[in-house]
Amino acid sequence: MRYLKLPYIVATHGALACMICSCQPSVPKTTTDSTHVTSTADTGKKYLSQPLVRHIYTADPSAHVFNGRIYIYPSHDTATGIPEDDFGSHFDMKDYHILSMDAVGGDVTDHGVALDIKDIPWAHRQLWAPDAAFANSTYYLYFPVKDSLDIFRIGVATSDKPEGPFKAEPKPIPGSYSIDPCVFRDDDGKYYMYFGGIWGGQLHKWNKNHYDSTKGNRKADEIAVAPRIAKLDANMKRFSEPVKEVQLLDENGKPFHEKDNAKRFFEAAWVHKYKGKYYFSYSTGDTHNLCYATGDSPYGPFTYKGVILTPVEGWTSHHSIIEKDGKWYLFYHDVQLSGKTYLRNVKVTELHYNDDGSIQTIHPSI
Ligand code: FUB
Repeated sequence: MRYLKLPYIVATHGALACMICSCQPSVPKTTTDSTHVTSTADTGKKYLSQPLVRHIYTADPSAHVFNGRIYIYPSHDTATGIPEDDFGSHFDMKDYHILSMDAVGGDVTDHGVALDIKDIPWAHRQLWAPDAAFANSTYYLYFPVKDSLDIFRIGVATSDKPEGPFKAEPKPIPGSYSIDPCVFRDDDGKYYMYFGGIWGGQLHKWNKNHYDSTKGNRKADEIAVAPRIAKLDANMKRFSEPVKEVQLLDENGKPFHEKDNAKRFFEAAWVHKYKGKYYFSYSTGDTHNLCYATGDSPYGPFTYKGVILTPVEGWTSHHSIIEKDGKWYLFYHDVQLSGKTYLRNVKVTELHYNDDGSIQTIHPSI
């Protein structure tokens, strides 16, 4: 991941941006925001949706329905003064807050700190995009964080409540690496973790599950880096098989090259199932699209189908897709509140399928 430029940010955030650039915005813990089209007074820009909360900055929303309620597991962005660099060091997050709501459009509750980096024995810095799962009467929070060698690994923490607090395992998941875990439960009750992210997410440094610190980003004519998958074992804290690559193919059944950066995988994997098909969605990073590909097995191969979300305001794009009460929703983020790459806010909007199972492209501003 690289995060220096903000090509999609409007320059005029005026007084609001100045007020909130180094501290958290102050709004109550439970807020109501809507998903309908709104024009904001601060920028004059029209957004498809409004931030779900405004009292903290949140990003990378992994949403799930647990006990009939929507729980959102986001990153918690803060300004810690770390300068921006090509490795995303300014995404210097230190804890997670979990959000929940009865239904889209309802009040959003911030449940407070669910896990703090200081309570993860092996963690060094940068708590990035998490995900969650429920099994064995337990809620599992999966999170990427750099270890003492500055290598991203994926950890797991448990709780008896979806909102935490969570207790971290003493070590990362053996064999895990890179960022952006997404844990998918298939209809047969098996759980799979998808993960990986290139550039700052270090995935390009991993070949056949071995780390090579000297490996740089792929060149334009090289085959693009593949996301990874591993089945979880019954206790949900280890992989039950070696990590494999997920094949992502273009419309002609060929793998993407790095130069196909408007479509190739960058980070932010999410998997859901619709009418028996597996939908693998992801961010294209430096071209800022959220795309999807479909397949007939959780392992893929997945064939590229199109764009779910066109570029948002901000550098990163990250999402999740859930069904609630017969409607489908896309959770995503942008930087509407701050105008800063590393101070993001989560949003939600309805997602629609066409009769052939394709997803209608969403435009985040109108
Ligand atoms: O929030 C830090 C990183 O930014 C995430 O892990 C990526 O997916 C990107 O959204």
